[in-house]
Amino acid sequence: MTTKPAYYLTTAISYPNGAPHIGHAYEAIATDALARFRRLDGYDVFFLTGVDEHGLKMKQTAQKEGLTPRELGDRNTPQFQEMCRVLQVSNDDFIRTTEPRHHAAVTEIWKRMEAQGDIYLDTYAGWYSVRDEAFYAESETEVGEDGVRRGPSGTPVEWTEEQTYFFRLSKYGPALLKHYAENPDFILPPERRNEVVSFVEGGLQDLSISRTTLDWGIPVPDAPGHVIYVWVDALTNYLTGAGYPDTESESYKRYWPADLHVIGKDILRFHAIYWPAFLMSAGVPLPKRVFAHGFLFNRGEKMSKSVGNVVDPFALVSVYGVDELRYFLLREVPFGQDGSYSHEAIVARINADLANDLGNLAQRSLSMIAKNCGGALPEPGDFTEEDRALLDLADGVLATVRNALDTQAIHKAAEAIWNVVGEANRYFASQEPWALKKSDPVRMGTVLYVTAETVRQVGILAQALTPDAAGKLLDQLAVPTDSRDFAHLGEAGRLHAGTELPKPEPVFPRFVEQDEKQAAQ
Ligand code: ME8
Repeated sequence: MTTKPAYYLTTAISYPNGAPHIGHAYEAIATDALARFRRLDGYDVFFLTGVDEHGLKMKQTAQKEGLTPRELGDRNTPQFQEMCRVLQVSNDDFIRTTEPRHHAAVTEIWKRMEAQGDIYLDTYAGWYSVRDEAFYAESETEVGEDGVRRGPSGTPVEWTEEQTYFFRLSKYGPALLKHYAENPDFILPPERRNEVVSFVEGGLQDLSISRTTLDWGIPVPDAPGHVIYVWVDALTNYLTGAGYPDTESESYKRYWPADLHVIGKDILRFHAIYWPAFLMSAGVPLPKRVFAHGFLFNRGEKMSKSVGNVVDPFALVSVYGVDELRYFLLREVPFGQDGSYSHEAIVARINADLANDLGNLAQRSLSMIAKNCGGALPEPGDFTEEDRALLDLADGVLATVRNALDTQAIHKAAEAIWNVVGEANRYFASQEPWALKKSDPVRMGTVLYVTAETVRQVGILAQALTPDAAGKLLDQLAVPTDSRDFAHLGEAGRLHAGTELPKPEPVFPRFVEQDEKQAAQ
């Protein structure tokens, strides 16, 4: 049994009605960075992602493609799994809502809500968006110039009238408002919390939670002809992942309630209103936080010629590289806000921050060690004020990173780490170790040692953002694999003088345009 504190975090589960797109990739990468930071910081992390296979949207897409919904899920799910692999997403489990374990969890939560007296049969008549799998009040819809009625997210709605089961959502308004007030960080970022609070303050309607016009879903217990509404089904995946309904299982006791649900801003209502209300009804403790990230848009500018489809994460990885794409998205887009990407912006980040600032610093200092110090880490002499200032900065950055990550500000964590890289470059340039080779080789050794030690700390921290390249950087510094967590930051893991280093290899190549490459050949 581990003594590490548990940390359970999740992404939304994607609809596998098509191939994964950049929005799915972004969410997976960001959640992965958060998972890796926690693991490196000594937590016992459980990271869940997966796919949402039921519902009308899956059924309709399958019909269009001449498949059953199960066949559609079976065909597309491996692409989501492959996306996680390609993006270096370190999920511990991958859930499909068609799995028997999930069937059991959804059935149980339904029965508990029913036993609480929160489920009743009535007739539903109202607007439904298949794309959002959401019911909207008439006041939330609008008829556009094209005569099509649309919901608040801009997706078409259709009139639906059928006998369904309802959940007494209206009853939970006061309890939800109390929960938001007592747990001000339950919903982040704060502007999103305010939206939710105003919506709930406006009064909640009971929610239709079953369908009879659809046969693709989990059956309502003891009610032939009814299947459970896809959002009751989908949200429950977070419980299934922890081992529910076996509330005595080790995993449930260890990981529930979840620490963090990372989702996009379009599905906040489901996560911040419906989900906690279902859980309150079922007597299950609430997750600690729901973080809504923004949307990613292509700026509409030219992408590299080889990125045929700019929303295809596989194409983006093959053109820019996985660490490069991850770094760009995590550093460039303030987490929680909308962001845009373009070829120019990605290349600028790769070449400035990765190739120039970190890559060159590592390459230049390590090549000097290889050439002038017999390939072994030099023995440092007495530290000057400048040496100490840089080491102190590197030693202190973990506090800033932790602080940023307390509110999932991944971009601030990345900025703090790269601030150390910037200072290390200024230090290296001002100390001119190359000029000390003849005049003061001991001082040269000290400067190279301090630079290498700073790169070590950056490498350890950067593992959460750019896992492959950071790992290679640490290999170049001969940092043992069991000494790469945050417990080895600062004094605790200082490089040892005399350690033999492998031949330095560039870790972050510059991005060279296809036409420049051809011209150079
Ligand atoms: O909503 N930029 O699935 P989904 C950033 N099955 N994020 C984006 C995005 C974009 N352009 N487009 C989508 C569903 N997302 C449900 C979730 S959870 C119990 C059920 C995000 O495949 C979106 O906000 O439509 C969501 O968090 C995730 O991708 C999956 O979206």
